[in-house]
Amino acid sequence: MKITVIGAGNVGATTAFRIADKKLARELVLLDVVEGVPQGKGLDMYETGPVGLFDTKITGSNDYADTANSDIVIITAGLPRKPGMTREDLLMKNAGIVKEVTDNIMKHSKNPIIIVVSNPLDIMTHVAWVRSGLPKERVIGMAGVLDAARFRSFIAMELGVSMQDINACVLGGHGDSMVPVVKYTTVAGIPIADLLPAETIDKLVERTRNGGAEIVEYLKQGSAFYAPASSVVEMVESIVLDRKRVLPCAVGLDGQYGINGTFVGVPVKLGKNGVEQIYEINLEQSDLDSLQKSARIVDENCKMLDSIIG
Ligand code: TXD
Repeated sequence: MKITVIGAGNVGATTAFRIADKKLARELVLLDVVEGVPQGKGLDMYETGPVGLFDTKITGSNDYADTANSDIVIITAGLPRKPGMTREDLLMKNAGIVKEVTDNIMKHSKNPIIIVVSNPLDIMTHVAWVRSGLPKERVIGMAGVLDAARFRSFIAMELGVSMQDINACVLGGHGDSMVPVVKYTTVAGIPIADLLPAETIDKLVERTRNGGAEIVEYLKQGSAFYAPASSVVEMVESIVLDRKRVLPCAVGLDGQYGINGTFVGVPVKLGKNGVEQIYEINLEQSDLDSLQKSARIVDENCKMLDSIIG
């Protein structure tokens, strides 16, 4: 497997490092527009090999020719919101970046699986899909795995039990329109509603929704990256090892949940071909309404980008 990570910032570099550490790639390329940063971080990671016990060939680069014939490409490139910038300005800027990145990837790799991480996630996944010309199964957004990991962590904290026994279902868009589905969230198969009072569950759901903002508030500069990078790697591992994990990912729907053509988070089976199945689960009407609302918001934003993405 050859894996390329675009963007050598916090999420990109941490993702690359975990991929090497878990021996998921024979060849790993870390690419950024900033000169020196991918080279420096890439070499530092490569020098971990003798003590970290991996033999991955790691290249840091500013040149897309080095990404040639990648099996998986992870896009983490983007700009953070700057003072005075509206959400819409950021959307336009990052759409331009993801468009440029995707066009460059496709010049050098014929049929990669693309995992998008850049925000706003669902919309950037749509941009990458449109520009790549790849089938929907090969363009996947990472958000649900992270949102579910946060929900699972908070439930574990509340109950004082192992995180491993907690399964959480979080659908919808990444951000305000996220849909944590309490009905399918369990501890060793026991619905959380049987273990926690409704007010506590509501608080944990709210904390999950604000999970990203909570970290930003602590860090002051930049946003979360350890859990986001680990969430990407969980998806990468399922693809590389063809594990067929069932994970919540942002994928392009074709009528499932009454949603057509929009990228939004739902449970899917991830294997060597990318998205191998989309599961349409039975939702309470209120959760279905929230999911469809989430998709409408993504749709409206994508329409604004028509002039940029062509
Ligand atoms: O759940 C999720 N999907 C997310 C998404 C969780 C965490 C972070 N999320 C988003 O990922 C975040 O809002 C950003 O849009 C991306 C990357 O976050 P990160 O924390 O890694 O941002 P950094 O550290 O600023 O890194 C971004 C890098 C930086 O090194 C830039 O130089 C580079 O992107 N960049 C580019 N690389 C290649 N090509 C172009 N055009 C480019 N522009 C910027």
